Amino acid sequence: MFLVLKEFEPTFSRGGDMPQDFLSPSTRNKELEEVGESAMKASLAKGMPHGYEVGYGSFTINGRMLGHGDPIRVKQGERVLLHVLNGSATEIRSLALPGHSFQVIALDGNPVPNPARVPVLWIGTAERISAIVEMNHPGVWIMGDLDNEDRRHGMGIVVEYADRRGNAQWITPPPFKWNYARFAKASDTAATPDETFDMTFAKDNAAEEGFNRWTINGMAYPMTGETAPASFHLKEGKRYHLRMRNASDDIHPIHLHRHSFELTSLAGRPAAGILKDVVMLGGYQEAQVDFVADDPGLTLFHCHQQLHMDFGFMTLFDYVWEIGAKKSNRLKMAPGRWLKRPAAPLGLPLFAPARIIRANSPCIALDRPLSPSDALSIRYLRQIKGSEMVSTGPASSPMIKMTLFISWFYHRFSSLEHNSRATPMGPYQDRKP
Ligand SMILES: [Cu+2]
Repeated sequence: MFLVLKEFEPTFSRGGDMPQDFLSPSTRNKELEEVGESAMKASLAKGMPHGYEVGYGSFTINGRMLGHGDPIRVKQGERVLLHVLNGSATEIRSLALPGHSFQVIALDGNPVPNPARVPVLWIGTAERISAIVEMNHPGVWIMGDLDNEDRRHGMGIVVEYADRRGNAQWITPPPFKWNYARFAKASDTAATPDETFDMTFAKDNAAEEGFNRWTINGMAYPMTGETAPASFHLKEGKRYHLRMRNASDDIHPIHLHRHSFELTSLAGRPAAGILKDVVMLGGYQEAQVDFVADDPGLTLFHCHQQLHMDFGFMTLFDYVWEIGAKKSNRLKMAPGRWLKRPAAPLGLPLFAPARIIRANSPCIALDRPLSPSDALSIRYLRQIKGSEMVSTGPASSPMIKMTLFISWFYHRFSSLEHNSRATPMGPYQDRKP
């Protein structure tokens, strides 16, 4: 049974808190807290109001408010598999069914190593949980959100056993903390990453016309519609470690497109074995995730809270392909420049331009795999100095030509899939899920 949680009638308010005391471990990082709190204090001292938050007037499961639409009809002894999707643009949700528990078997479509029984599901924006409920407590029940207001405004659905009638009952479950690591095997350890990226998330209170501006390592993704250059560069096949630090008091459902990541640390505690593509990161908390760069192309990373991503909380990863070159033959090219043929014969471009990502090591990195024409076109390489295009002239060194050709040959025959999969994708396109 598929359940989509979704709300309607949005309104803006100043401030307002998302629940997050359900998250375990609850350890906060003191340093992040000081940074975030002092920034907030400074903003309020300047007379700024709290930034806008969004709230809703009505809530639904599968498009119906609680009490409308058909109940879920069950029989005693049945095992019902629920696939729950939080389809909200901004909300974190909870779900409980009085007298029943949920055996969580998959998170974001990935089977968990240790399926475990929980009394409540907590599900961040865009997260998915698959759980089995054993129907062993006959009655007519409300399966709904723990938040009384949201449930009263529709966030629930009736579960009705055969031959049972009467008003649907709600019973608040005992307090419960949500910990992703509950579904991991304690014996699992994560593989060693090849490279680590540090990411700090911060809030500029009410900085964008009353809305909070969000930054990753001090940069807000442009809000004017253009695509920003990628901030993080990946090499296919490598394993990357993201060390995420939340210098704000808000909870963020962090999402990576086109890849699944493994949770490797939650609020300072090591974890392993849980594969997801959205993870809730609590206020002033840290989380670490690893992923293998196995799906070449431009890849968006963002907070799934719409009001956060729309106001800067996004960044791009891209894939680079490196061309080895001896230090003595190092090509004089700078990142951001284009490797291209300036004058195409008969107006026909013979090959696609490639952007130079990095040229500060004994190799250069391109944003696509090498083609044979790259090796031929080396003599057309140009360099931009200031605003002026300067030809570097024919590549005199046979060494460079040979290096490029060998690199192309190696890439062509070691990973034949490259060329067909390397098409950059628009920032909002998402193949997984
Ligand atoms: Cu966020």
